[in-house]
Amino acid sequence: SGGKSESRGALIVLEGLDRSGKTSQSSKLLTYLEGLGHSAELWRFPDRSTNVGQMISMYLSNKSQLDDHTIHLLFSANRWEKRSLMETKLKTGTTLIVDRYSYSGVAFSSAKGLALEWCKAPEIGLLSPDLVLYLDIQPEKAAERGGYGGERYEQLEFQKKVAKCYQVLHDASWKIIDACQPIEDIEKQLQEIVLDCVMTCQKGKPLSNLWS
Ligand code: 2DT
Repeated sequence: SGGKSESRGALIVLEGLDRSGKTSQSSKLLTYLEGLGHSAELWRFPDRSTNVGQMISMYLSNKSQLDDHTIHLLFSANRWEKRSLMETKLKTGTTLIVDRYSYSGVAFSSAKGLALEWCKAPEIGLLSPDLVLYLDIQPEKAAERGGYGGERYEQLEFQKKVAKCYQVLHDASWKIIDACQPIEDIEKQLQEIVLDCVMTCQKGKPLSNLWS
């Protein structure tokens, strides 16, 4: 299913701190779009299924140590290795709901102290999202939700820095959603914004590249 073959899918990214609700809202969105007869897929970064993704996974679970610049470039490479498939999917009419993208890449690495422009550079030329849904939650509130796993970065003090770094990345494609509302309210808001975006892309909004 999925409408006219000449209409493209939308690239929709969910961003936010750990425990902001990105992952559950992403799957709800997929169900919603499929229910309306749209062709849609759920993606996530890091994509741990590739060789690069395996290295990232080892690092996140503290099984390996890597220099901050090195892991940054691996996260970026993990997006580059999916770029052409991403473009093909979008051009053939499939909407992609993506759980984390370049903004996580820049926010988490710059939170460690790497320079913002250096962090952005390897992302240049990746596909630019049509919409970024930022699930906004105070780090303290997110921590209260519990369920931080044992992975690297899942610590309150670091998440506070990440929250600050996300703030400088907001642009016109971002919608900030209050992630402390009831789950169903968030779901409804996201559905409305996403459907509008899918329609705009169907009507021929061109694809573009980061960062523009
Ligand atoms: P989850 O798989 O639980 O979302 O956690 N990260 C992610 C980066 O540092 N850079 C990136 O480019 C991306 C996509 C965020 C993955 C962790 O990795 C961080 C949390």
